[in-house]
Amino acid sequence: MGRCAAVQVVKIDEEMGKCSGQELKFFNFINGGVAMAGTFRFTFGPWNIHEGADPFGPEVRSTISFNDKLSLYKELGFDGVQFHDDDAVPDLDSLSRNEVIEQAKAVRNTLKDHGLEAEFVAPRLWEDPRTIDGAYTANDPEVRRYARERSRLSLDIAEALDTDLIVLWLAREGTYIRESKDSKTATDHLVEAINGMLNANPDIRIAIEPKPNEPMDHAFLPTTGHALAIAALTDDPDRVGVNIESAHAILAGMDPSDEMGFALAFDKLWSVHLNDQNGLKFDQDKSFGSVDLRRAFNQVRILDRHDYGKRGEWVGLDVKAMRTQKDAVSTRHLSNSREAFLALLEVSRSLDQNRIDELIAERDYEALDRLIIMALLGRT
Ligand code: GLO
Ligand code: MG
Repeated sequence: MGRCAAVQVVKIDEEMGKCSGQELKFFNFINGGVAMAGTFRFTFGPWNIHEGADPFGPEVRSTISFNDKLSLYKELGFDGVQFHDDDAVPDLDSLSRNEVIEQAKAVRNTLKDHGLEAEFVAPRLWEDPRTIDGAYTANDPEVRRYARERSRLSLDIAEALDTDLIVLWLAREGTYIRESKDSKTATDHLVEAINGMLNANPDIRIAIEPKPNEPMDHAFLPTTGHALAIAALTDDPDRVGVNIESAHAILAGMDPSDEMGFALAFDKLWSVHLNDQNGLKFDQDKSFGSVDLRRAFNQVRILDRHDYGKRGEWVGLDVKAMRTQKDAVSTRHLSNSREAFLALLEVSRSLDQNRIDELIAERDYEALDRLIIMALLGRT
């Protein structure tokens, strides 16, 4: 520990290479958070700045153009952008493949001008009138063909944007009534669609974003376990992982940090969508930590303990502003969520791990409980 504490700033890289993981944590801590903040890089998608419409009422805020949104990223503390295919290339269904690629390249240049990077591209397969009852798992083979072709365009867009990551949120891959689709056949169709992408581009990786319901009643890939299991059925399991969203895990009755730990054990946690959720209701996408601070703390802790981000993984947020927010403060949910993450990171790194280990060895979980609660309350 002493050697690391004495590292000269000019030799940080060289010396840090010699430190153990535990020493590095300590090093980060004593450096007042400077190194810590550098460890995690944050992203969100342009849909996270929005007009506030909900199923029961119209928009309540004015539209901010895509380019104006890009100008906000850095000041909010974000370095990367998550894309739907048509966030990058609007109306892509009406364009030729070359036109799609050219437009995506122009977006990459705009990103560079803003000092931003693309994290992933997600094919938006849930808004087209053809995909009302599913895209990859539609009963109509023509619809399935459309979905697979559109997904291949997402690969081109990803390549043009300099990212190798595709996120699959399988919005309409499920049923409203059990008898409408055969779940074995649907699973085969999902594998076929994923294989189509893997085989079309040997460099891309696919992160499935599981969700148990909404918009469908029952989704075919509701949990991390389902996503990792279907990965094993594909032609290249090593290139299929997960993007875990906190709210989706909660809706599935799971603890998000345990879902993350499970995926980390498989080396499959390639993105996260941090947010919060008040119990079993519609998908709320609330600001990170706004409902259950301890649940948020445990997500930060599992990510930090296992060096999430060391291979370039981003900390993604998928949060929505409350409908009440006025235009001038309609991005607070993003900066607040990032701030909450960094504050919880500080709490986690400040904990006395030796004391925690002792309490675990003594099985004194009441004392451990108190230690965590007091740390979260800032009363250590
Ligand atoms: C909705 C999902 C959605 C996806 C996004 C990226 O429940 O969380 O926001 O994350 O479309 O594919
Ligand atoms: Mg999401």
